[in-house]
Amino acid sequence: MDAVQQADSGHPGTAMALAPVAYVLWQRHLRYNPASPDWFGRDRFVLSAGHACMLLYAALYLTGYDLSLDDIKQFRQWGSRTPGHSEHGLTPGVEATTGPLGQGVGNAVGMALAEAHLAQLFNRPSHTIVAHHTYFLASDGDLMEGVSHEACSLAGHLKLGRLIGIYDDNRITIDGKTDLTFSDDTAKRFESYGWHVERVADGNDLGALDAALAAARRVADRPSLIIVRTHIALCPSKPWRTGGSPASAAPGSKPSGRRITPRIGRPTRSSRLSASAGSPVAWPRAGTRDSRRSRPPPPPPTPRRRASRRGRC
Ligand SMILES: Cc1ncc(C[n+]2csc(CCOP(=O)(O)OP(=O)(O)O)c2C)c(N)n1
Ligand SMILES: [Mg+2]
Repeated sequence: MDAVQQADSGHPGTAMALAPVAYVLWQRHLRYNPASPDWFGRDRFVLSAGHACMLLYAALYLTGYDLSLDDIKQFRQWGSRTPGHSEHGLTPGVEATTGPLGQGVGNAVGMALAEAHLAQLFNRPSHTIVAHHTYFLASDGDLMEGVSHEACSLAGHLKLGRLIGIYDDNRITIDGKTDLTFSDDTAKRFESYGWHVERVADGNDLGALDAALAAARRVADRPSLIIVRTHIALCPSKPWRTGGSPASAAPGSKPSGRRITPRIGRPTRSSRLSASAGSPVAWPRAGTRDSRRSRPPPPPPTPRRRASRRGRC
């Protein structure tokens, strides 16, 4: 939240609302090794909703990848490792470059297809070599794009049982409520593709998220979609931003940011954006942060004009 605020640009609301999803996924389900981001046996995670990449950067930082707090402070600045849409090859742990909605879902299906192909080639009854999961996180816009449905139709047809999608059902986009343009029954649509569908009624319910992910992992004969109902952002001082379209693309105002942090149990002032701030949740800090290589300081930020907060992407 602070990084988006500092950049005065980005999408804070989705990252805030999906923090519990990321927490449960990284803490209890995803197999990864931050010291070896390219380890072949890792699970893949693709953030198809690339505009919410602050969520991914925060998760990578907190789980010990080679991403520093200074990198996070450089969010959306020229030459930084934390661009406004995450880029594969630039930031360790980012599996795919995403931003164009729908595309990440297509990438994830491709990765799951590759996994299934390699598993068939190399696994033997007594020796499993290839057996990782591919997860994607998709937003409304991802599912509005045709590419995601073409890819998901193929995934269902091919019964890619190690593919698990999470759909952020927040019923809002930059342009307003989804009912302006989108009234698909997503569960039925995916069921018709041959997917297993789970529902989580409250995106803050860690137990329900955990159970849905565990159930999805148990389903091995077809892909799974977990539909998670969330409410974008958390703006007690500006209720119209919680669940509202401005929360999608607008950094919060400074006063609202100050009111949000105590509400969610975060320290309020000086310790924000500080490594010792202490998270209210116990993330696995698996990496050896001390051993991270030092990098030259990033170039000074280019002058930014105060653009309209609507419609940034
Ligand atoms: C193909 C494509 N069209 C338009 C955009 C611009 N854009 C960025 S986020 C967004 C919509 C956001 O709505 P949603 O997908 O529901 O995400 P949320 O705001 O709920 O996180 C759009 C249209 C884009 N990234 N990709
Ligand atoms: Mg949405």
